Amino acid sequence: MRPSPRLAFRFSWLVWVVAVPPRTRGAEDGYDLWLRYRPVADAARLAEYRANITQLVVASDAPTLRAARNELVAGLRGLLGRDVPVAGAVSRDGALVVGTPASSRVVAALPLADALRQAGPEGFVIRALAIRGRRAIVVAANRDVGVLYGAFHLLRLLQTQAPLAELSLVSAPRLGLRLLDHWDNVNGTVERGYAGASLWEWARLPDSINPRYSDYARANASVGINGVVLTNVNANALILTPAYLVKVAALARVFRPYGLKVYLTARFSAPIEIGGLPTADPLDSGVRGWWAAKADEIYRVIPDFGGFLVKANSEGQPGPQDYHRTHADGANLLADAVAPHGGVVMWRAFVYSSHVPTDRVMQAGDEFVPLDGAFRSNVLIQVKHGPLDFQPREPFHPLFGAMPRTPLMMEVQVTKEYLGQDSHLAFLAPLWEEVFQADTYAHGPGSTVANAIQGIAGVANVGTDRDWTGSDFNQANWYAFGRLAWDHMLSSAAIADEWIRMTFSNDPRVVGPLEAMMLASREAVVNYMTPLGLAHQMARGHHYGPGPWVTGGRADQTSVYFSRADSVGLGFDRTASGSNAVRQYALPVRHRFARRDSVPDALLLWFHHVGWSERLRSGRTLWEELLRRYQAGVDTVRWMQRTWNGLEHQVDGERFHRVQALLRIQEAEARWWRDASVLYWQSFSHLPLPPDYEAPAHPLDWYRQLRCPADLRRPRCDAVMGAPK
Ligand code: GCW
Repeated sequence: MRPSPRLAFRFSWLVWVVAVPPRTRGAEDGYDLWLRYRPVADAARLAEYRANITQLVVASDAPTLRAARNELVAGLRGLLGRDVPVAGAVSRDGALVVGTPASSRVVAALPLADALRQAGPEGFVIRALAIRGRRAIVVAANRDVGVLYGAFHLLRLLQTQAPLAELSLVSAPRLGLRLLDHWDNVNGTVERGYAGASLWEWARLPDSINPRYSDYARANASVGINGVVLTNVNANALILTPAYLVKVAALARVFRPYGLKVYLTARFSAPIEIGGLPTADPLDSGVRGWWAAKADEIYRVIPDFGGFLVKANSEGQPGPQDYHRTHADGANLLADAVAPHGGVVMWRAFVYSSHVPTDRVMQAGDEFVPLDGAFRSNVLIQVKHGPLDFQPREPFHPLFGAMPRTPLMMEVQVTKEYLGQDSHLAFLAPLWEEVFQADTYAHGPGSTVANAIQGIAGVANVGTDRDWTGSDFNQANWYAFGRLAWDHMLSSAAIADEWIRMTFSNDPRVVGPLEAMMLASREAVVNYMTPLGLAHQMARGHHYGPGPWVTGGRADQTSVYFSRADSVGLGFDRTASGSNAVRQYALPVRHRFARRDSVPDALLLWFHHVGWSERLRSGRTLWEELLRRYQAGVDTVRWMQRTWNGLEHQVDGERFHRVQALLRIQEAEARWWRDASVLYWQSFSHLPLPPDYEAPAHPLDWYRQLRCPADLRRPRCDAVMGAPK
């Protein structure tokens, strides 16, 4: 039957509406992150969701529950394409009941006691069940914040098109402290920030509250992040003055409903700088009184203030050693000040002694292990994931497992200072997963790093850029950080899968290729920057681009110090014949790293000085294997480009072109890294490049003389782009 012209007109209009891709309805500018709530594309799933969620029952209007309700209302409207009414009681099939036993009589009457016990203070229960004969889904928790986390989780299930039938889960965070550390300065700049300026508008606070603050808090709550250090560890004491504390309090007010506590960095010399005292000696009674009073003052304006983060005696920061006191003396001073209020002190183990040590990577272990047991119980030692400095790959930090009487937390960089900053696609979950799961053997097999820590801090990658993180794929690292902080047993693949579905599409033709790209990306960076256990080979200062020749200044901040390249070979001997850094690891890890036949290739040159022509496990010589790895890094980026290009019709044009352009930069810069590094190593090895090896575009001197633009936030070298390949 032919439709009547009138019907045909209606019909084509309908098709037109349905066919309009989301991008024409709102810019794909990245602002919404993974909280996009676009209509569920799969018709059967959509029907299932619509049938199973017909009303929203929230009994209380407390701020956190209001946040949960608002998120569900907005999320369901977007996902289901229609409004789900908010009701006071369960009145039909498909009720979504949300609350705590204390806030909701319906929830209190449900048989959830065991599940709620498992959920603990921050976790949640999601279950499909019957309430007075009606089909319902309940999101329950012991505390309001758990309900909020559960609401986000339920939305995530819908966003990833999970089935709702027989829904029954309990989720609780494995770590208590899940923090983002901002290296934000009070002047609005962000140290190692590649996504614009600081989000915190100090000059306008407390009167003007930027709407981004609550969107920032929502994003954090959606992945369970529960604290934020607002200020740079290279600290400014100004933040502790009354004028700034009211600004901090204003931010804390915005964040509070989202379960996000505020922390500040404490400059150790603050008693002198803003307190007018002659000393900051931690054992001085005047100093102790000053910090106690300062803590009282802070808690008066921010009653749930989390505590202090401190970088002391490192890279020029003041600290207790200025007074011949120990790190424990310093940490305990602040710990005593915040203890009456329930606050904590996170004391960083990233220390630099004033003289150049025999091996830079041993310093934290040597300084802190003897202090085990000397810290107050509200001190956590914050340890970078590896003993050097957020490199693309390092062995796990030997402090993990080595201070059994001291709570530790792990610090990672979500911002990619050493992994291509804003532009390179590098999904960091595999890096973090590798560290979490590393077995320290400190207390026998199964003593993983994850088991040795009580919290995690990620150096934030967010700023004022519209997309928050400087690129579409950098958002995945914020997301993955939160997800792993909540549950470090999640696999990188599972996290990538969720993020892609929430951010791009549930279409398997998109999910599969994107997941493959993301999972390969970190290893690609390792390969083209610092393969086989090399580290710290980047340009000085801005740390962007290769600089294996960097020398001069403080030796243990130079590339040559770490590579130990010479005519014999490459790599830092950290066995007993060298610095013996392996001694800081428990047996059998120590032996595993120390022996050439058991050290993993991925860490070979971290622990061993290897002859250029020595054979590795692969049967290839070091030289051959190096060349292969650098090339593999470049090849993987090219494969990522092809994979992405294949998605042109599956991804909206805006994001497609943005990512495509960044991958072009990444490919050129991967070649830059490969060529500069290979030529530099060749000046020691004097070995030839095989005839079929892709020839470097320029001689070594060209790379050495390359000067990047002065803008430290965008130190890209246009010259390396060359002709696209
Ligand atoms: O990786 C280095 C960075 C510094 C940083 C330091 C640290 C905040 O280059 O910018 O300072 O680590 O972690 O303290």
